[in-house]
Parts: sequence; C-alpha cells; structure tokens
Amino acid sequence: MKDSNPSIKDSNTAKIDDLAQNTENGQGEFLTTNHGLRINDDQNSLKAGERGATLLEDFQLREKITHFDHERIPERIVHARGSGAHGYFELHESMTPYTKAKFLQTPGTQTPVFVRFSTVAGSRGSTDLARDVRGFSVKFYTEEGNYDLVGNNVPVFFIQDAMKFPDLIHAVKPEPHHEMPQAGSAHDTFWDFVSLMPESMHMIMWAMSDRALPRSLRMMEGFGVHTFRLVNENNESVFVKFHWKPVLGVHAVSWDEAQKISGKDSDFHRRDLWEAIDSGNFPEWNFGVQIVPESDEHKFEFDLLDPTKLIPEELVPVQIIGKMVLNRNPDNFFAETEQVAFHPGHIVSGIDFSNDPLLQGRLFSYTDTQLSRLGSPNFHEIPINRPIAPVHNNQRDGHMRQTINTGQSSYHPNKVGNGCPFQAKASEGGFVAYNKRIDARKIRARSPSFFDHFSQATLFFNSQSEVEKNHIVAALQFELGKLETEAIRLRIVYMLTQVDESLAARVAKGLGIAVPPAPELPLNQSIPADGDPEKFQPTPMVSSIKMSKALSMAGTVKDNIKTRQIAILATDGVDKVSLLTMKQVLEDAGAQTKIIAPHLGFITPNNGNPIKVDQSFLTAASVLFDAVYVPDGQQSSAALAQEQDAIHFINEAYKHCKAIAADGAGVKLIDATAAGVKIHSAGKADKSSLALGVVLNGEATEFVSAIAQHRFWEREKSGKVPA
Ligand code: HDD
Repeated sequence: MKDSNPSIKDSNTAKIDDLAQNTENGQGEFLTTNHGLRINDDQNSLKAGERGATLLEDFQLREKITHFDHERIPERIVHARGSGAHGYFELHESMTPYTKAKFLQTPGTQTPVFVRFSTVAGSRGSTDLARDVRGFSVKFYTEEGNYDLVGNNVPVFFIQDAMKFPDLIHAVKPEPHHEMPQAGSAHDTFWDFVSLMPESMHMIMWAMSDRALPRSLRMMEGFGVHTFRLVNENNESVFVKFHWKPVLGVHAVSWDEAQKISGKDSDFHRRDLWEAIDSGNFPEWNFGVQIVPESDEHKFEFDLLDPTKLIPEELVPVQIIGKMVLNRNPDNFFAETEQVAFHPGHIVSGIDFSNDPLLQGRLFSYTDTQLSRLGSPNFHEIPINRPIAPVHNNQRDGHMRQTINTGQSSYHPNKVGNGCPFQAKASEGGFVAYNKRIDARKIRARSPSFFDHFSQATLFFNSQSEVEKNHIVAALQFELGKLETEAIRLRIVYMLTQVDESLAARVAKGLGIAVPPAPELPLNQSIPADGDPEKFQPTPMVSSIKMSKALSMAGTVKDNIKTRQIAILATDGVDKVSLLTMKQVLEDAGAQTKIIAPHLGFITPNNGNPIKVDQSFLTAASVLFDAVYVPDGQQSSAALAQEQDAIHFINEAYKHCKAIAADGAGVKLIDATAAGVKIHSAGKADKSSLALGVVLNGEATEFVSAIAQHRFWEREKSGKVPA
C-alpha cells in the first residue's frame, strides 16, 4: 500500500516513529466495540420487536452514542483556530559559545518539530483570513526533552504585563452580551481598551498592517517576542531574541481580498499549508537569533524586558543559525493539531527566561489552560505531547494515566527503589536555573523604563512603504468605522497623533471627524488606585533609528513563483499550444496552474484533443489565485467575454493588483473588462504595461517575473475597478 503520508528521508523521524506506536488503521479489519468485540450489525439498535422501544441492554448503542456525546473538548481560550504540521529543524551554525542546549551544538543536527499556526481571536471554526495576529508555535522534540518556542508573526505584544492579558482578551473576543463579532477586532470593546492603554500602540501598528493578512502561513515571519536567555557550559548568559524568516518571503493579501476569501474558502490558509506539504513543496524558514551580551542589558533606549519593543536589526543583526522544514501533514487533526499543548515554560538546559513580566505570567498560564482544555495532568502523555527523551519521575495517577509505573517507590529520597530515579547533576544534563543575582523589594509596579509607548510605533510607521502606510490608514478607518461609540474613535485618533500626525489626520478624514485636542483624561488609564496619574503617562521619546528595513514587507523575497496558484481561463476554441506552453513555463518555474472554464469536464480546443478542466467558475474565484492568464483562441475569448464570471475574474484580479497575462485573442477578453479600460486609459496596453503587472502578448518569462513581484500595488493609485 502507498504510504499516504510520506516524509522526506533525510529528516529526523524520531517523533514520527514514536507516534506510529499509537496509530490505528481499520483497513482489512473487522469493526469492533472499544473493547474488541466484533460487531455484527452497526445499522440497527437492539429493540423489543421490530417496531419496539430500544433496550437499555444495547451496550453497542450506548457505547457508540456515549463516546459521540463526549467527543468535543473546550477550544483554546485564544488561538483556537489553528493548523499544524510536522517537520524538522536543522542547525547550520554551532551555538556552543552561547548555549549548552544539545540541539544547538553540532551543525547538521536535525531535531523533529511539530508546528501550529493560528489566528488569535476567532473560534475553532472561524475564518483563516481574519485581520489578526498569527500564532507561530514550534515544539522541538530534542534529545533532552521538549523545547517550545511559542511565538507570533509579530515581534511585539499589546501589553507589558501578564496581569492585563485576561482584560485584553476579554476586550478583543466577541462582546459578551451578544457574542459578536466573530474573529475580528473591529468592535467597541477592543478599541475602548486600546484607547486607554497607550502601551498597545506599537502592536496596533503591526496588527493594522498587512502582516495581519498573510497570503500564506508559509509566507509569514515568526518571532519569539520576549527576550530570552541562552546559557553556556560555563554558566555565562546572553540575552536572545528568536526569529523565523520564511524562505518564500513575507507576503500579504489585501483586505478586500481577505474578506472575500473568507466567504469563498474560509480554510484558505489551512488548505494552502496542507496542499503545499502534500505536493512536496515543503515550507521552509531560516532560524535567526539576535544576541545581546549581558553587559549590554542597559545600553538600549528601550528596556529589553519590555515586550512592546523590538530590537531594530540595525542595532543587533539577526544571525541565521539553521533552517526549519515542514515535510509532513498530521495523520489526524484532533490527535495532533488539537491536542498539542505548547508552553513557553517547556525549555531545555541552555535556554532560560528573562524577567519580562509578560513572559513570567505566561509561565503560569499555559499548563493551567491545558488542564482545563485537555482535562488531566497527564496531558504530557498524549502522543503528540510526549517527548522523545525518556520520562522518569514520581508523579503518579490522575485521570487517564497511561504509563504503568512499576516498582514500590514513588517518592524521593528512597532506598526501597535504590534512590531511583536519580537527580541529574548539571554535568549530566540536569536543569539548573540561571543563577542571576536578585536583590529587590517586593513591589507591585511597572518600571519607568517601560513608559515609552510611541517611539517604536513611529519607527514602524516610518519604515513602511507608501502603499503599506495607505493600507494601515485604510485598516484603521475600517476598524474604527465599525465602532458604535464616537468617543472611542476620538480617543484612538488622538492616540495616533502620538505616533504620527499625518496618520492621525488621514484616519480622521476617513471617519469624518476632526483630530481631537489632547483629552482631559490622562492618556494612560491603566493606573493603580493609589497611583499618581502623572507618573503613569507615556514618556516622550524619539527612536534614534528612523527607519528599519526589516519592518517593511516591501523589500521581501520576490525572486520566484514557487507554489503560486495561477488561473488559466479558457473554454471551447482555446488555442491549445498557447495554453499548454504557458502552463508548462509556469509549472517549470514551480507554480501550480488550474484551468478554469464555464463548466467542468473537458473543453475542446481549436487544435488537438480535449483538455481537462480543473474547476468551473462556480467553484473558482480570482481571490483564491495569485495571477490569471488568458490564452489565445478567438472563439474561447469571445465566449468568455459573454461570461460575467470571467469578466468579474479579470476585474477582481486587476483590483487586487495581481499579475495578468493574455495572448493573441485572449487580449480581447481583457479589453472587454473594466480592467482593460483602465489598462488602456493608462496608455499601457502593450509591453509597457509590464509596470502594472499586465503582460499582453509578452514573453512567458515576463509573466513569471510579474507573478514573482506578488502584487502591483501601484494600481491602487488610479482608483479601483468595480469588482
Ligand atoms: Fe499565549 C496560546 C502566543 C501571551 C496565555 N499563545 C498561545 C498560542 C500562541 C501564543 C502562539 C497558541 C499555542 C498553540 O498553538 O497551541 N501568547 C503568545 C505570545 C504572547 C502570548 C507570542 C506574548 C508575547 N499568552 C500570553 C499571555 C498569556 C497567554 C500573557 C497569559 C498570561 N496563550 C495563553 C493561553 C493559551 C495561549 C491561554 C491558550 C491555549 C494554550 O495556551 O495552549 O494559556
């Protein structure tokens, strides 16, 4: 039988092999009860006569229905909607000078990983394309135990102290009285909270940027967010920030597109990840670190412990030390993606925490949430969670305990069990917390070094391209436009003046309001009862770095079209050579093509055998593709020009700034659209239209280069086409 889930051969399959012990497959087997009894009739319950009542004795029915009744578990309180994949991490640069973590020592070492990407606010069945931050969790199954890097696709966070996390999440989740809106932040409670918490403003800039609308989970960055520590054999420590950089670059869709994708295919990201892995196009990320010597802890104009700050790459470059490859889809969504339990506190010797107060709170929250979500302190025994490193301790019993611990003793110290299991010396891999000296008073407070709330929000905004800035303005206008309470809009617009005056003015214009003067209330309302409000107000600061290239997506990787989805519109009378030649060029360059026609089945070209259609206009939509091509063929082009769905397809692709190509008579279809009118009015309906990403009667290679550009946002300037 063909292995339906192959993994590439040179990767470390230790975890896959481990999981195999728990897999089950009914192929060629009898149907049984959960207790192994073969079932003779799975169609009818046991009754008192053919038309009689069902008997309580029917253990088969009771077992089946009882199990069904209990199939659901609570969804994650945040990050409920997620998609996972297996893979491996390969180290390329030894980190020995900085850390004793074994998986970071020898270049070439491969460590199995399981990764789960997620949105934050929506429920388990919500759309993938919500405007939201994305979770980026990686579980490394190292030989020394599991290491979890539980990050996001944004390098900073909304709040500085875990004390505010439940408030933040209550504010962003659907409002409690009517449970609306689903998976979106465009509502009063979220912006009310933000308007009173200036520390959220840097993250708001990211969340309103196109980063919150990834084209693909495979095309987004990941960040550990907090400053962590690395600790070496000599017990010397450095600070570290972790980065994942996607090999395919960082790309986004437009907001209009995102909303339409949510209707056409709300599983768009999950499907994209699944199909890429299934077709052997394994997603890859480079793994990078920013290392800061302990002696430099106070050298920056921000506090390394403040999770609303990033370290600009101009100050500390990211060193790439390895690569992660995702090469295997899960066998079972629930068993793997749903039951996987991440925790920033799952670390290995050589990695340690900083005092970031957000991180410190997380260290409590994650085990706690698994207890309610997975229902037992034995969640570490669930196959996807159990380490490949051996587990021996004196923890016992509890719901659903799987391990059969043998022997008489379950305590330490003991003599009955020969003192086993032993504690490990540091030299034997025993974990020793980094022994940082602490000399402090107990105090419920926030460091004044955390009070600069705007300088990096401004840095982020200034680092964006013009198009990216436009999108941030539009996003804020959308989100604030959805609010019912005018006062919240005013407070946010004032807050935006602290980031950038022009940003505030532009957003205000769209909302039809004037930029308000400074409010009478102190800007920061997150103040202890006995606190002096003056002392809690943002410190005016200007970042010494004015622009940071890494913060913009404009300069990302744009040199290939691997895994890009290209629609080819055709019907009877299409020129087969034109269609197949372009298809071949695109596929040779790594893209995937689909032939879309008015109906499924086959279309008859004007020269040759019938061509199989992949999708009809009914199930396809331009928002599900990266580019569109119309081949030559008089009859085909004329027929498509009469198809409203074909016209809409082209217009929408144009509106969303995607590469468009047409050859021969195919150009007539473009001409029949509003997009064609735009192209002509720009006087660019020839080869010079390349600048707009439109390749009419050009070279196939020009179309390939255009697709690689991802989007021609320039087109937005000349106004939208109706689509
Ligand atoms: Fe969290 C899940 C990322 C702050 C409490 N978080 C969760 C997941 C990600 C993050 C990616 C999904 C894990 C998965 O795929 O199963 N969280 C972050 C980042 C944060 C952050 C990058 C800030 C830098 N989180 C944070 C705080 C708290 C939590 C401050 C609480 C004090 N997070 C949770 C949680 C979740 C969770 C409630 C829900 C499901 C889970 O843990 O397993 O415990």
